[in-house]
Amino acid sequence: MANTLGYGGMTNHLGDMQNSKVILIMGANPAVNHPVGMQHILKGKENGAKIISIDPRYTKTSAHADLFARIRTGTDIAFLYGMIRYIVKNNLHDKQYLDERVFDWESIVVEAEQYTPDVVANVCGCTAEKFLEVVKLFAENSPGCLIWNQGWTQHTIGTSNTRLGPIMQMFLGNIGKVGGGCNILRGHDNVQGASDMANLSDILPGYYPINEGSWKYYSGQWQVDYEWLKGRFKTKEMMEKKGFALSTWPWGVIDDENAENNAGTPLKALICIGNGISTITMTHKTKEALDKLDLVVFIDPYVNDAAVITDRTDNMFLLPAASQVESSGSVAATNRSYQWRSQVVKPLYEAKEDHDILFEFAKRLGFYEEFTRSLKNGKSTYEWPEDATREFNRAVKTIGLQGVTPERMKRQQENWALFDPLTLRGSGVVEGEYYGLPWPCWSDKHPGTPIMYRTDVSVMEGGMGFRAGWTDKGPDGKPVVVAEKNGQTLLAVNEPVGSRFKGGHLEITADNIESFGITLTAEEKEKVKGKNWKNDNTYILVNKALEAGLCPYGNGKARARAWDWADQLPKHREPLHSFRQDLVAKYPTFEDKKDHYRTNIRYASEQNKQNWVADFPINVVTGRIVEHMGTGTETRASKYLAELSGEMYAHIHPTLAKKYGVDNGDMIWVHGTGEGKIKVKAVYSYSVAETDIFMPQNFSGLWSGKSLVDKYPKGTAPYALGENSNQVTSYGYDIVTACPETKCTLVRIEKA
Ligand SMILES: Nc1nc2c(c(=O)[nH]1)N[C@H]1C(S)=C(S)[C@@H](COP(=O)(O)OP(=O)(O)OC[C@H]3O[C@@H](n4cnc5c(=O)[nH]c(N)nc54)[C@H](O)[C@@H]3O)O[C@H]1N2
Ligand SMILES: Nc1nc2c(c(=O)[nH]1)N[C@H]1C(S)=C(S)[C@@H](COP(=O)(O)OP(=O)(O)OC[C@H]3O[C@@H](n4cnc5c(=O)[nH]c(N)nc54)[C@H](O)[C@@H]3O)O[C@H]1N2
Ligand SMILES: [Mo]
Repeated sequence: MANTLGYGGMTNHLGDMQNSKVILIMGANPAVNHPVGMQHILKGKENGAKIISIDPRYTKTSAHADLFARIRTGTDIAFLYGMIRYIVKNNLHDKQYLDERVFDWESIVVEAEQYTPDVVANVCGCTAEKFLEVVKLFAENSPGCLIWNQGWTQHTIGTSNTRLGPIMQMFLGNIGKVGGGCNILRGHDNVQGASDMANLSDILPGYYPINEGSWKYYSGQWQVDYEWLKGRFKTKEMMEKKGFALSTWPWGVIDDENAENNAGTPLKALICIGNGISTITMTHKTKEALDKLDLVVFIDPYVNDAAVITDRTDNMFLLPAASQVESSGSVAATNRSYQWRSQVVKPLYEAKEDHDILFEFAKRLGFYEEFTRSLKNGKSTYEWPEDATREFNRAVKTIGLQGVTPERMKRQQENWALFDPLTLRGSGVVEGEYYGLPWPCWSDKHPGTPIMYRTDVSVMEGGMGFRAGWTDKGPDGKPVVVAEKNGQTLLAVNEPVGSRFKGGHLEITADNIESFGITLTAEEKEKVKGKNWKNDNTYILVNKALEAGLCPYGNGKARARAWDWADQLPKHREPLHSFRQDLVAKYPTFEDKKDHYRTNIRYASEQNKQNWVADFPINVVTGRIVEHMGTGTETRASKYLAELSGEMYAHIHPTLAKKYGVDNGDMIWVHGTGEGKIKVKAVYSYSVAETDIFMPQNFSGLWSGKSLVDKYPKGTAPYALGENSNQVTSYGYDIVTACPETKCTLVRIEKA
């Protein structure tokens, strides 16, 4: 959701899916990966909602669906454009909604024109009839909700998928509606909180961009001198530059040419905290990088999977981290809800909570005082975790975390029973609050926002238009916020009910606030001079806007055209290793991209290097199984789960298997387009297409036929080991986020 409508997260919430009339699940398998969330989908079905599953595989979710369509991996954009074309041709689109709330939707209609049902059928590999069944069922029922997850993001064009999905929903007027929305089911526990707090290399907490203004704002928030902060970086330029991504860092170690993107030096040391890292594509490259680094540190409750893959024998440390039940504090769920969590037991043995390990680093590196100053916030000491929460309440204004206070979260924790799961509304002592205070929660009087972008409720009840903060290059080349583009307004035409100002407006600043009929006293004016809603520490601007029924971030249009992106309109582009070589000329990938998260990334040169499908004739899909999580480091260490699912495999269609003389249960070698190969059991399945194999991502511990069990410290090896699918996933990264392309690649197989 990050790019079309605002920042990341579900627009609606799980319980709200019970209010849908139709649920389109595309690139997600919640029956396996979100079994609790799936209960809401099934309740929706009991209430009469139609369920549609679009997947390259017939999944456990597909089995619950009223309609299933199989498509080739990486072709969702063609499918979505085909849907939009049909919707407009049959006058099923919500023209008023589009006119009022979407910038340049007309260009989407023009782009969609080429995607006739026959073109969709050809590109996606489904029949035109099946495609038409899907679009009719979805467009003729309202409200409809759209669900996606990694089936959409792990592609070179992943961000285009995640833009076109919401755009399609806006054509149906489904965003900002009960039972509608885009419900992106997130991955790990608190992954939403991790991205809100900027465990990413291209933003500061709350999605503030890494520019001078934000660093100055944060130096104020952290109560440290900006010059001191700048001094922690080699140069100011590096301070304002995106870091490596999880997917690109190995290239920063092993490819000398990337040193130029990293202040002239290859990466020398790695600290890995709470990530498996052998789960990114091309594991042999991760191994090569781990072998070459000067220093490697893992902070993990288990022996991190990557520690076993490397051949290094020195300068590698395993620091025992406490698990989640040994720690406490706020966590954010997939629907932007924050919840308080209490410590169940104190950390066992030598384990320490993650933050304590980081504090120990800060002490030894000499900046503990600066690191904890804003936690103390003028007091002699700090209270953990409450003061960490208070710090982000003060600092993270962009997504409205002001009202998500420890006191409110704890009160909610004690009163779970008083919330309605369908609306999240509280009663009794939590009357006037939504469960989890889903952001934006603009103040400690605000109830939170269970459904984003609603204009049929007031701002103080969680209403809002779209964010009005689009920027364009100003005269000096720096981005400036603009109110129009190409002669069209970027401001909405309607407004949330109860707004004192009619129509759209830019974000609230000290300079423009009075133009909305809001008056400030001379003293207030002095206090907010030069400020805007997201850097005003007095909160005067936000609170005055709320009183007048205005959303602090403005009331703008969502943009269908992203004028500053590689593809201004989402475009279908064939994967780097395409199963359909014949379509590559018509739908080529991007030009190679230099310095993409500090790495020079190949696109066209990789796609055109050879006719990949001639040598690697099988399309491979990877994904998850219900018994295991991520690398499986934790779950494969459970005897019970290892018993239920103890072996790595590849699902293969019997027709494809027979071509290779492979019987059900035979071992096969799978060779990737890179250097990797794995030996896995072939399991006959009709869930995959005749062209594809499917492999789970949750195994590791075997390396091209060889066991790594001897590399574990005594007594720490998991019960179940298996080959890692990422030994054979290919080179390829999303053009915006650098998310690796695990969902769309080619392999060759042979009987072992
Ligand atoms: N049991 C269990 N649950 C988990 C996890 C786990 O490891 N185990 N991991 C968690 C994490 S971190 C995450 S991010 C989520 C992921 O949740 P999901 O995204 O649901 O997980 P996947 O199984 O990776 O992929 C979903 C589906 O996308 C399909 N797919 C692949 N390529 C395409 C495509 O191009 N188009 C379409 N339409 N579909 C495609 C796959 O066949 C698969 O059925 O799950 C979370 N939940
Ligand atoms: N082929 C293929 N590859 C994929 C995917 C795919 O679909 N196909 N999906 C991708 C996705 S979406 C994801 S999210 C990744 C999975 O991503 P990873 O993050 O690599 O996998 P996990 O096993 O979840 O890793 C979590 C690690 O953190 C440790 N840990 C658990 N709790 C704590 C804690 O409280 N503190 C600390 N310090 N450590 C802790 C665990 O022991 C484990 O080692 O895989 C990606 N890779
Ligand atoms: Mo994930």
